[in-house]
Amino acid sequence: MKKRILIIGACGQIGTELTIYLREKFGSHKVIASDIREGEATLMQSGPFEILDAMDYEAVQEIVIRYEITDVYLMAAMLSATAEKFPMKGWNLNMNSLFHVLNLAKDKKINKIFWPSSIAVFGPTTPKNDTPQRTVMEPSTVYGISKQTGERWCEYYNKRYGVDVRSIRYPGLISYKTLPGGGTTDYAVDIYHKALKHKKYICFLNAETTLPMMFMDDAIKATVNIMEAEKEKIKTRSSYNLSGMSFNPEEITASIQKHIPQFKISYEPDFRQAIADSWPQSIDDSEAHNDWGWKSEISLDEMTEIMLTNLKDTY
Ligand code: AKB
Repeated sequence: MKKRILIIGACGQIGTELTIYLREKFGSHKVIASDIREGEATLMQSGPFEILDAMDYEAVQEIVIRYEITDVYLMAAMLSATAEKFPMKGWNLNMNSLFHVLNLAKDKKINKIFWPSSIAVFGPTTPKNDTPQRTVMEPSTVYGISKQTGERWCEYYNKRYGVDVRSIRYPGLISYKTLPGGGTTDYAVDIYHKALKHKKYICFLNAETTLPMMFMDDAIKATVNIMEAEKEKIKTRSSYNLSGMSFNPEEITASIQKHIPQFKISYEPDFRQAIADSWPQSIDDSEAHNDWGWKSEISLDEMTEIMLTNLKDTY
């Protein structure tokens, strides 16, 4: 069967880069981008685009049938910080959109689904360092609860109905092409913009808050690799741990100061501190490595260089 990809939530931080990457890999006309609103020019000009509300089952189904979609990447979600402000909205978006695509796959209207989970599935009772694939999971945020529940449903649909759903637990993602929105790890993107623009940054997490993070190129590679891996290799159908690097605000500051020595950071922790404190500091991703060959390639200092080089012209 010919591959035809639908990306739901294509205008967000991951969706934008994922869409462009998949269009380069498979051809523009084979990758349909969709979102509730239009995105940036590079994305809009690179191939077909549809306005789509991920909560509207009929609309999702209509696009799946019209374009003869085989693979869906469901990237629409409300992230941790925003979902704490709008708990029911966050829950409804994150769960309903997932059920829509799982049910389309169950009814054989699509073949394969990518659904992102997150380190937010873990909670304060989870071991903080080298957090294993299988461990205590008592998430304390709405976002984390929705991702944990989603993982259970993905595994259920795979076991019960044979749905080919694949997932990874993203750490905080850092990119220069599109800004993140509403996450607790977003400071690690904003800090580069402020370092170039104002040479100072007020951080909403404290200096010692170590969190698992990853550069976007690695995240895109992991996402496409798991989707393109042979079916038999994907043994975990809830979601795979995925690790890139771990750092705290003090360490990313030191990395930036190697390029901008006068850069200064100060700390004013807000409600996001409690969210960050409930998450792991580092992740054991050996199962992803063993099952489908995952290996992270970009370090903190390499990422800092790429971020500052690419953002320099904006300021
Ligand atoms: C967030 O901070 O909410 C996200 C995530 C870790 O899933 N970046």
